[in-house]
Amino acid sequence: MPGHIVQTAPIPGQKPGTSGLRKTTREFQAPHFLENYVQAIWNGIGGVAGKTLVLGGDGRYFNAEAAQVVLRMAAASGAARVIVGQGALLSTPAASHLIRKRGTDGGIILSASHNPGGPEGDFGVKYNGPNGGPATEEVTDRIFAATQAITDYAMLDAQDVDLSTLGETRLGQMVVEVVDPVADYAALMAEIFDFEAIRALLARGFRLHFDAMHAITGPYAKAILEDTLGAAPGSVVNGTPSPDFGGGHPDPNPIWAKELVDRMMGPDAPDFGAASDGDGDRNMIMGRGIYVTPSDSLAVLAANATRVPAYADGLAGVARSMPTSRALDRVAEALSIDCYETPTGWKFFGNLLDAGRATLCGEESAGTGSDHVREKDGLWAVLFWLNILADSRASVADLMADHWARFGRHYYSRHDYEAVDTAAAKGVMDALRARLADLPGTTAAGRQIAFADEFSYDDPVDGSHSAGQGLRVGFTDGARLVIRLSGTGTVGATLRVYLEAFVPGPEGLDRDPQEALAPMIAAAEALAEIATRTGRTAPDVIT
Ligand code: VG1
Ligand code: CO
Repeated sequence: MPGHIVQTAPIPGQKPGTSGLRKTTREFQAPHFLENYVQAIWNGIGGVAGKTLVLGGDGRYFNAEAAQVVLRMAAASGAARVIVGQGALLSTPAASHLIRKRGTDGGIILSASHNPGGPEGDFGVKYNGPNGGPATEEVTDRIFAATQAITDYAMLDAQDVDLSTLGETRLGQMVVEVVDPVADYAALMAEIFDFEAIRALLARGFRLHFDAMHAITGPYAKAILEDTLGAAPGSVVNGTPSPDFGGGHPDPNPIWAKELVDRMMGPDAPDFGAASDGDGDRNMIMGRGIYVTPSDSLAVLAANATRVPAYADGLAGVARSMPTSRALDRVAEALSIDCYETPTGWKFFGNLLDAGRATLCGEESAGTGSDHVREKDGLWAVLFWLNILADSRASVADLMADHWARFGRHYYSRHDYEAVDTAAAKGVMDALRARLADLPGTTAAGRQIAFADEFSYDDPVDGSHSAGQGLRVGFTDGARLVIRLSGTGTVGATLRVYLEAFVPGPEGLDRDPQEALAPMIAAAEALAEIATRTGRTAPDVIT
């Protein structure tokens, strides 16, 4: 092998979080940091000799350089073939699809998702398995163990591969196959949805506005929404991926996608608005004058799934992460299908999807997906909505009003406290955890507590157990409060407070969520003492 072995030593802090290893770009650029982690992935999955992998990223700063390192290291360790998106680009759902379609042994996704990019931003590396989904906890643990035991890594001595030209080349003995990052994904979407119906909707003058937030979905959205479905040119904005996402924060929520919100709430708003995140797996849905919470969006998709050709026969079951609102549960009940509750992070849906127990899955953090891939999928969710709107001929606002009238409304909001002192954040969790057993039967901010526990999950498919997945307090009127620490942040700790209150209707379905949730906000403060313990009197981000 025209390569060499580099002596190294374990680097602290290489524990993968909710979605792969995510660190500041500077940390990733430090000597051996990326190489150690990539070698630990190879070691954790039993080597890559003879294997075929998919490789791509969201185009953020350091994406191109990191892709070359991964290629040289795959070649040095004997991989047979790496299928790379042109320009080292692939959205997360497109990478998942490619792994499945080509039957590869897995793939590497270079992304820190919704975290900002650039030399002062964040970078990330994620390994997905042969099913196309994020590595399970078991595999993740093995990779982490490998980061702690590493002594050396193998590196091929070679120049950069040209990733700008489609086709096959060789790097040492390994084949590098450069593919169009959009084509296979676009073909999959055409198989799932009624493109004719969506085309007809757009031809009727329905106006849509998709904000790609200078991230990876730009080329996908332009190809599918504008070129294939006939949305007016310019319907996709901020559609050219940039290494620092135009200096923005590619997180599709009302704070970071404010430009879109202003447009949709303003005069002359289009009929439908949407945005996606850095790596294209999240979605934000808006109608004229209305923001649809991700939890509600998931419930609406489930309730209307049979309008979409791929789901016309109905859903096998549905799943949501624990903090996601229980709006989905009500739909599942009406449909007489199972609704699974999993820990935060897409890796927990994989087994349910593989086993055919769930067809649709979702998270409150703007992630929705189905068994078509093993990741959440931003553009898929947008097309799902367009398919529903085309078929129902209703507006987003009317659809939501009908949904709430039928199922009741789960008012929902998440309050994030970012870059909190790590010890203080841990103090909040420890203090509340210590009180959990005594809470049932007592009241907080005038509401009676029905249950309080720390969520843990037993995977119904492989029996694996995941503990410590968030503290939850349920109230007798159906309201709920959840608190957990983020596993994707890179500075200090991020405390997430999830607030939910249920109104059965017909009265009170049309309130402002923050106002409707005011008693829950007070209850959260009373129970978790966030202000006292962290010195923070207001959240940094409200979604
Ligand atoms: C967050 C979200 C979680 C999501 C994860 C990855 O994790 O809460 O629902 O799966 O990000 O999303 P955490 O641990 O920070 O709460 V993405 O778009 O980064 O791949
Ligand atoms: Co993402």
